[in-house]
Amino acid sequence: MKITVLGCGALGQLWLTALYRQGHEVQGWLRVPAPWCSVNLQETDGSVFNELLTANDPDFLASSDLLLVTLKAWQVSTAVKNLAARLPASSPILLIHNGMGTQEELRSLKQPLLLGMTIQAARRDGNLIIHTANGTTHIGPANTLAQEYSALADTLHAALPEVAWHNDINNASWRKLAVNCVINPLTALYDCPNGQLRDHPEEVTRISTEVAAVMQREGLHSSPDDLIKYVWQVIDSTANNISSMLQDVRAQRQTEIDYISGYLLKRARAHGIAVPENARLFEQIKRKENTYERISA
Ligand code: KPL
Repeated sequence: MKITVLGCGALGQLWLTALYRQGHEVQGWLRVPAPWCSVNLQETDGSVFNELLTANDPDFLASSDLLLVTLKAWQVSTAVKNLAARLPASSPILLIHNGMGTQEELRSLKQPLLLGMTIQAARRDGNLIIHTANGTTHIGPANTLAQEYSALADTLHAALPEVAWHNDINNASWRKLAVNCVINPLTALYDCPNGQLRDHPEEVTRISTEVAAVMQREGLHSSPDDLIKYVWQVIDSTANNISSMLQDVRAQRQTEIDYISGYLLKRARAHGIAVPENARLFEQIKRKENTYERISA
């Protein structure tokens, strides 16, 4: 396949490497245009992949079979709307990011739109991206045009396993949202790896219980106990990870809080449910982001 990857950060480089190694024709797309993007990735087995790949070639984009978007949630809509007119109307767009809400922002797209969420983990160390943990990527249709794309999961699975297809992606999206509502703000506030949340079991329970209540009103069958169990499973399987939100806070970058706890608050409000724990975390992360400006002003 011919694939353009929009966003060449840690997750983008992970996919560029995996797809290139699998024999696909790939290019990166950088927000600040450049003819090349440098991919420098250390795999989980310690081997390093280092290549200069084509970037921002409009002809390549116009003949791409897939646009894979690995930007942060708050960057997605503007960037995708800018590129969509130059991508064939029949080529699917797959968004892989934390949080929810971009699907609503991209309702007017002509292309098939798919959503993905992943537990693959990578972090930047200077110029090197380190692939720290493997995990499942769940993908599925986000508009009616994308319902027939289950074969895409097989193609992506061959490059970077595991990739699972869901005819209805809503449940997987919400379960990942629950994980991110708990792990991301808490680790950013306690400045700790995911596994250290074992020291805060009551908070994990309270936050997950609020998310489960909203999920039930969204029509999803998720008991608080099931959800709490799932959140603990992810905490255990990613115990050594530095969450993406903590990485953002440490680097003084905008976080994805608006699309994580912010999205939950919006849906809770729509259902008339109080979610005080999640509201507190949202406020605390917003306050943290505001201190960046004071530090750099
Ligand atoms: O998605 C993640 C993130 O860091 O953004 C988790 C699953 C919490 C892994 O760290």
